[in-house]
Amino acid sequence: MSELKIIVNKIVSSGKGILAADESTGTMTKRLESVGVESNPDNRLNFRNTLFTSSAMKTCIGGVILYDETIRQANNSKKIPEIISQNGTVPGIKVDTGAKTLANSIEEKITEGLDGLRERLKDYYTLGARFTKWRGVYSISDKYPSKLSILSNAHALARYAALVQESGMVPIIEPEVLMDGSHSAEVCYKKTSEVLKKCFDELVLFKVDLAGIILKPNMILPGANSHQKVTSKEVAELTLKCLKESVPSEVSGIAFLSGGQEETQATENLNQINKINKTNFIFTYSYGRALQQSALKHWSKNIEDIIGTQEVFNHRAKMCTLAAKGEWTKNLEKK
Ligand code: 5MM
Repeated sequence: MSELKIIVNKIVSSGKGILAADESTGTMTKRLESVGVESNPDNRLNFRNTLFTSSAMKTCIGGVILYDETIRQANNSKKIPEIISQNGTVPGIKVDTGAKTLANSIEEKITEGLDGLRERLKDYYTLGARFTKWRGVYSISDKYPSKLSILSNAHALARYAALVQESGMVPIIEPEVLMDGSHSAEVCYKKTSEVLKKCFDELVLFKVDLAGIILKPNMILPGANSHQKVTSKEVAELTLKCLKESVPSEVSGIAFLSGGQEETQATENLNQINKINKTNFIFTYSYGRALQQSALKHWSKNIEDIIGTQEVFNHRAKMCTLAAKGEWTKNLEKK
């Protein structure tokens, strides 16, 4: 088995999933300020380190995506990547430098960060990272995502992935079709399929080893402002149909983003996907908000309450891991 495949398996097998703790300082500041906590390097580290030292890290979390600030931080002289890997969890790093306005389609975004990436990857490998993340964002409307945004983001994701594999790390490919808008689930299915197909065309062109990547897609959902009601079963069926049609079978690890879904909704949908899955793909989670929201709320009331915050996080991670095995039920949500 290739080294990359070994890393993929370590991150996503046996119901393990990924904690996406790679919020850039701007996003983390919004998250902390929304619960009345000042955003400074110490507070950002304290909250994150509370999660990294919880017991769920050993049992549920296969990988943690870090932000540049965090991968360089330490707690009581212990480096953060070491704290993470001591539980058998793989440290990862977000390497894109953010989504910027796309020229000639100014309402859309192109993700940047390719300049100097080969050198930055060497640095991150030395700091302990063994996987990376790059997120392309696409919005849905009558005219979007445009062909230009689909092509340019796929091209960037493929160039990124090839460089990451060259450096001995596993690239997470995250093409996120946003939930914003009033579109139906069927439109989300159609647009997501288009986006994914183009990504894989480019990945193949750039000779990326598909067994050595993790795909991080959105689930197929109606827009947040649409009035369409869908059941978890419908979400799971459409999501599976889309991925079966658009993702080559060499890909083994698929870890969904939560994209603004409520914690239990993201858990229930993942569970349903696994219950009816008949493919060979491993479906798990790579959640940011859907793993951290309740823990952050709890922590913000008393930032000294490490044990209480960890209990909240452990519960959420346990629910997600059960969902990754198709073993979650609503009753288990009651602690
Ligand atoms: C953790 O949030 C990441 C956002 O980073 P930026 O600050 O650069 O926007 C994001 O990429 C995240 O990893 C994924 O979107 C998954 O998070 P959610 O909250 O959608 O599960």
